[in-house]
Amino acid sequence: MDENRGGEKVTDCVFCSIIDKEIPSEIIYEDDKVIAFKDANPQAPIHFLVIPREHIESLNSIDEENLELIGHIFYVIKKLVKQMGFHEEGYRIVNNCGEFGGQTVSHIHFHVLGGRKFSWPPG
Ligand code: DGP
Repeated sequence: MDENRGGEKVTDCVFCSIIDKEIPSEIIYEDDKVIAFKDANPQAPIHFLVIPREHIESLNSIDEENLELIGHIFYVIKKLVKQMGFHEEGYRIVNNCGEFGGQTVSHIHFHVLGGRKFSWPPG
């Protein structure tokens, strides 16, 4: 059980299981608030997810208590893309929220995609 979770583990949540290392994943960064790991179904040469240890379902569930956490997530993303060397060429951050937004895992996560040029609008 993750001691930094900051909330209850949700037993049927695949990302909570990744946090607890019950499901293997390629973790590229972790601290007391967040972890980042490679997406199992990459949509770009670089594709990883950044998630809070605390189980928060989606952007719809955040409140004022989570503002620092959300800021921290974006700061971690900025540091990782710089360390990985693709910050200057550009990249995309995606948050899918809810069914129409394309969210399939109900534990808030931010996709970080890089290594190719992206188009707009998204599908
Ligand atoms: P979304 O559609 O925004 O909810 O994205 C969920 C992403 O999570 C999707 O790109 C695939 C990824 N994913 C789902 N299950 C696993 C898993 O067990 N391991 C890893 N590494 N990624 C997963």
